[in-house]
Amino acid sequence: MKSEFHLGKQAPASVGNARHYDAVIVGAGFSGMYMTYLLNKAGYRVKGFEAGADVGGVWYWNRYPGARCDSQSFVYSYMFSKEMYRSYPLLFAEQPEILDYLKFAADKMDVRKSFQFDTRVESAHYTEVDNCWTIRLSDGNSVTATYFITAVGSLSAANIPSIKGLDRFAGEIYHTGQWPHKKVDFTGKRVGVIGTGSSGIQAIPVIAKEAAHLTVFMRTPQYSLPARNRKLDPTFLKGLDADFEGLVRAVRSNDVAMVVGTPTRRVVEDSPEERTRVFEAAWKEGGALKLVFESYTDIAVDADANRAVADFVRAKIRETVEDPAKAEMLIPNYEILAKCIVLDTDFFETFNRSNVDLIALRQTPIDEIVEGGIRTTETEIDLDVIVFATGYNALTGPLLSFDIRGRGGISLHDKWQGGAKLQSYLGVANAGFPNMFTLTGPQSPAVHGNVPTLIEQHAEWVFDCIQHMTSIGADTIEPHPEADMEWALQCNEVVQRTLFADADNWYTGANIDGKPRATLTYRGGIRAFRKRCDEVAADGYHGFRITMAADNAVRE
Ligand code: NA7
Repeated sequence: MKSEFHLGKQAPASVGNARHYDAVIVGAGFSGMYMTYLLNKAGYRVKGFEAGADVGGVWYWNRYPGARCDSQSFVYSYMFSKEMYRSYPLLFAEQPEILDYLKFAADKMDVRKSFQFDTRVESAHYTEVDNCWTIRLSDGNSVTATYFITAVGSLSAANIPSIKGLDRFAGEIYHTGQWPHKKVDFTGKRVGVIGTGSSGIQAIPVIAKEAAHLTVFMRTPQYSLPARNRKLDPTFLKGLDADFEGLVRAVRSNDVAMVVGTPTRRVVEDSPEERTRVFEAAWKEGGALKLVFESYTDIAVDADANRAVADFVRAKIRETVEDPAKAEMLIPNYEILAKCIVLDTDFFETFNRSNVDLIALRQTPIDEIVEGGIRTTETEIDLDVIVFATGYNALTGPLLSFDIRGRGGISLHDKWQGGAKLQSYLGVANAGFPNMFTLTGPQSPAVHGNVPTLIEQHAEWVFDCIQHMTSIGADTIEPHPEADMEWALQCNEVVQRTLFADADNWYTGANIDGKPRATLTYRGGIRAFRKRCDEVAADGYHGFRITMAADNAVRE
């Protein structure tokens, strides 16, 4: 980051009746808190709004049993200063520990004072005449801001599929991403879990132990790998602490922003016996890194290489699940890595319990929800509780859930044509939406690696950009439409080089009925992304159009 400046021209304290801020930030998770901290520290007047009652973002809402993070915990932290860094006792940290860390971080950065909690942003409209964003809030008030910054996360718009009869169900209904703050007691209850993504796969083994009976409703089988979560060796943690700078360098220069070895061999270069030895060692160690990221170079791009790993995992599922019919239902028949890879603790083993049943929804879809349970095309299952582990309207969903309008009143929804024509320069800015930044927005690589690392990169980049604008006395910044389009094409080109261009996953919107398919992420790696962002800034914000306050001149 560059040195600190205050806003050159003092913005008015109010516009009309609304209070005016230099920047308004939506969301108090990892990204919103850091953005707020950076701007506060430099003396900007910042206001944040958060729908939850406290900080935490996704970790505030996702309190379902078994919730934990699939990134290495010793990198799942702010790393911009050693004081902010914290490692956790377990390799994969659990939700309460992460939320505790975020509360600690909020205190340390002193950002709570800038946030109004329990408040949703309902709309954000840009007006050209005063170069200002007007933000309307759920409490009936409005504020205005020079910069409008969304820090709403990629996975915050919960997806509850519209299933006929849902409102008739007499029992309890939960969504993993909107979990109650008090413990949900499953003891003695008949529970149905719909969905087997990360959330379902984490929750299912825990719920199965408590419930009288559990029925899992699965639409698509998953490649889930054993997490083998364990306590981290204190000597290892001390080593990280002793060379904190080295850790930061390693993480920031890695494609998935974790401590990962780089593979050097292609699958065909090893004999089938040698491959099996490599895969077995990775399986024993657990996690996804060794098996899918460190073992071979070509798993994402070569169909045979991919099949070798996929077959290995399929064989493990068959070995683990005792009932061959259930095992076959649980076998995925698409490329490994086509969907977000999942880590589990005893997920497949759970289907060996006598109180757990599996319904494959592609064979026997849900007909309707009835007062006492779920009716499929084949049977009716009595339930006391339904848990929707049905994921999110990812990436675009959080931004399209409120009314954002740029120049000429055009809505973000219309610009993106609901997502079908998604174009967002570096995932952080949009042509036609001056002075608006979307931290880890659609077409950024955030969800393809350790998210806090990308959040730091994005927030620091936005901060430097605002400092630059202030230092040159500029009025507005927004990408040229061509820059938007070029970035969207790049995102698309990168995915075309993989085996996953046509895969059904939430990176393309395929998980939501009726959502237009598009390339919603950048899969070229966090290292390449960081380099590109740095080059854009070094080149005077190449691809952006900057207008000057004084003479309305334009700097390209
Ligand atoms: P995911 O990974 O999107 O998983 C959602 C699950 O719900 C998945 O199995 C879906 O099946 C299933 N689903 C979605 N809609 C339906 C309907 N209409 N009917 C039946 N089943 C449905 O969300 P998670 O919360 O588990 O994880 C989100 C991310 O958090 C994860 O990727 C990690 O990055 C962390 P599908 O596979 O779409 O057929």
